[in-house]
Amino acid sequence: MKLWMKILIGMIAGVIFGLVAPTASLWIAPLGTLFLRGIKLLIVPLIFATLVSGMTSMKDLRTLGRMSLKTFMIYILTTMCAITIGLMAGLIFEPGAGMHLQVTGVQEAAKHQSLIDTLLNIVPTNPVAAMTNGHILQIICFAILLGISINIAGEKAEPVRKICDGLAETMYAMTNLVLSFAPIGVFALMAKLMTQYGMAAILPLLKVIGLAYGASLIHILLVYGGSIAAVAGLNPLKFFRGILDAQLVAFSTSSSSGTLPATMRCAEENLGVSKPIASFVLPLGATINMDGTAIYQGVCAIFIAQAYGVDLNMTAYMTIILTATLASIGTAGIPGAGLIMLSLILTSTNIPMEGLALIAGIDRILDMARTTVNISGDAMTSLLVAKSEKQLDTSIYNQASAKF
Ligand code: DAS
Repeated sequence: MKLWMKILIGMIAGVIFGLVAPTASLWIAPLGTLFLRGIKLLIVPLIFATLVSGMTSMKDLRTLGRMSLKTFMIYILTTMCAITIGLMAGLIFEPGAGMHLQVTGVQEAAKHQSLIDTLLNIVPTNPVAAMTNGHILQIICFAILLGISINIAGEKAEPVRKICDGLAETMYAMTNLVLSFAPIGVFALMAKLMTQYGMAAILPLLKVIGLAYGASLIHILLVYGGSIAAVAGLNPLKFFRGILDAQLVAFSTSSSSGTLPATMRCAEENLGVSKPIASFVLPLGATINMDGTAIYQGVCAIFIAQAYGVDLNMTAYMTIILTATLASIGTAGIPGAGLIMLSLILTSTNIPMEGLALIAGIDRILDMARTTVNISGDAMTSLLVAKSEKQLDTSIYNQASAKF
């Protein structure tokens, strides 16, 4: 049985157990705390290693200068649009309003600092201290600079690059190890939640799913469709028909990396993107471009903050946008990676980690949508870059259709 099915069963069983055996639910509560500690344990080494490894995979930044710059800029801009759409959806429709959940773990009060200080604070004065203190934005900043510096240092830094690549693979393995405990952890967390709040905690989850899917659709139509029409001057409907095969693979596998072969085939055979552009932009995108994940983090961060009554100010929103945009570089193209990154966003803005339990049970349903957006953004970027580099066969594009 697939892990996501076990987690969903764990969630449903936890809801029932919490309703029928409230006392026993409080006895098993430590299992949920253990699971959350396991997720927290992953954050620093995972984001550091995957970010450095993700940045060093762009070793062609210098040789393919113009194309790399275009690709990287489109990735960053569309991801910032995505996280903003996600935040707006959460703020407008308030999925977590009225839940009044109580934080049981120790929660530091959100340190209110000016926007300038927040931006200046991103650059760590001591990267080791940033890691020991779990200062997420500082870790992200150091990892990105380290990755770029490894590329600049070239051959001499090869051992460092190899260690970071190895650590990234190791952290993916450890992530799977921790996530294998998720069904029990979610069972205990949901059981405890139900003893405290009953069904009132469940209904808003349906709203979160609706919001995440709605915001994803808006992003695909407005940002991708709009960019293709306005920037490339092409008919967006051809694009949506041309990538449908890859979208269906992404929706069913929840893995950008697993969908990469389908995305490349659609881009080359259905959209007319040249092989050099497709083979540079798409593998890079499957590694560092996660617009769907950014939308999911915006919606869920707001949902959990509202559910626990945490007031967020403009600095907190900016921190979420920055962290989600930069963290999306480190999100792996594998099922469930976004849930780990969500804990990163919660940590960076002091939103209660307990809220992960609310999301974990429906995460797979959300993952299907966010992965579909992720690969759609990759394909759209390859189309824009190919068009601007005059490496798009428009005769193929104009006949685009999904080849089922
Ligand atoms: N499932 C990931 C992907 O493959 C995205 C995520 O988990 O957020 O893109």
